[in-house]
Amino acid sequence: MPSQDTPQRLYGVPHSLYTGIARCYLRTQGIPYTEIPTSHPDFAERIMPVIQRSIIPVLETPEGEIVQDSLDIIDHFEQQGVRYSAYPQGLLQRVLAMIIAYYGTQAMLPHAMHYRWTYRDDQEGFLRDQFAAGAGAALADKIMSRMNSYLPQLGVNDHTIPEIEASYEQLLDTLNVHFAEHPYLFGGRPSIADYGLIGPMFAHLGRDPVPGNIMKTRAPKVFRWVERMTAPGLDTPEFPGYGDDFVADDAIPETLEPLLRQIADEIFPMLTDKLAFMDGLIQEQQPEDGQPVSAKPHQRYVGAVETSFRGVPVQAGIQPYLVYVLRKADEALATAPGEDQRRVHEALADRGLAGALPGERGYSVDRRNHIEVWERR
Ligand SMILES: N[C@@H](CCC(=O)N[C@@H](CS)C(=O)NCC(=O)O)C(=O)O
Repeated sequence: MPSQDTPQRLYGVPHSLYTGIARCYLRTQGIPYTEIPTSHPDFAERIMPVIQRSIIPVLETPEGEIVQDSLDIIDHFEQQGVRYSAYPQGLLQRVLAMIIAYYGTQAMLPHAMHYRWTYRDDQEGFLRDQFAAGAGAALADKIMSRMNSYLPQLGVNDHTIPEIEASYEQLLDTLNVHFAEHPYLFGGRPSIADYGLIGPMFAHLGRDPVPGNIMKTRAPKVFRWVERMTAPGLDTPEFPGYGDDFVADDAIPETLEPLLRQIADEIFPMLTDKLAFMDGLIQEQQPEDGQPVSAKPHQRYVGAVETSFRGVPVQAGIQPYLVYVLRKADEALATAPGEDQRRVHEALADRGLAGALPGERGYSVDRRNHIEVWERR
């Protein structure tokens, strides 16, 4: 079990998408922590030289171990044993939870960034206050401009904005029904799916004035789930007697099916196109095992691809990191008995999600020394 005496140090800020994932996890598990903003001198002096770039969240354990990446921070604690493990035992739930985590942490980046920066004028005071509190007034402007500049590579433009907004509203409507029946996505405790989804749904969509107001007025049960995710322990007074387990027998709640359909409708063909681009890149460049995915640690994109989102053509940047997230679903499958694997492959195909697993491609993406690298076997 993680130390209960000395708090973990979590470098992050309240309005950061990925910090929220780690923070929610620490609170759910009752792991004592202190959150430290990036303006603290320790971040520049001790943390950045190790992780080689300016990125949050970063966990520094009482033993001095440094972990960057929201999902790696979760896995760090999962390995030690926690109160409420985020990984369902049921193979289908587990694989679908990873796909939903991918949707939250990757596919919803345009939603989060669009609502924050396209409506900047309507929420400038709030954003400026948050960025200044996190990084200091002097740096706030620079960081806000940098974040704002990410919109084109995320595929946010006049053509896609109506679809991004329709997608957010559809998601809210679906989840509002689900969270009337269940406290979390797969039952009585948060899974890796809830942690993935809470990234955009807390920091940007649940908290910034414009999208936060839409969430509260259109989907109050979703707003309550956001509150529940950020509360200590399990915060489920609306569900007396529900229990704290995942839904039994690897069953998928009926109310979750529309979410899975939306994910299948939205992540393809973009995901397939991005994977095909990376296949070509590997073929052409033949990187060695352990070679960083990009020339500089802070560069996340390796190219861009012409694809579409909900039927609208769009150019989207490609982060190899997406393979790092989805490979966890492949890994869960690979260690399961053959019969279980067949059942899950069928269930994914029925839901139009077979293509969400990268599978064996002759390469993968790993993280070594805090940097994403190509893995060749
Ligand atoms: N894969 C990383 C992504 C972390 C990330 O993108 N963090 C953002 C803040 S929410 C950041 O530090 N961005 C710095 C930048 O893009 O310059 C994780 O899960 O921790």
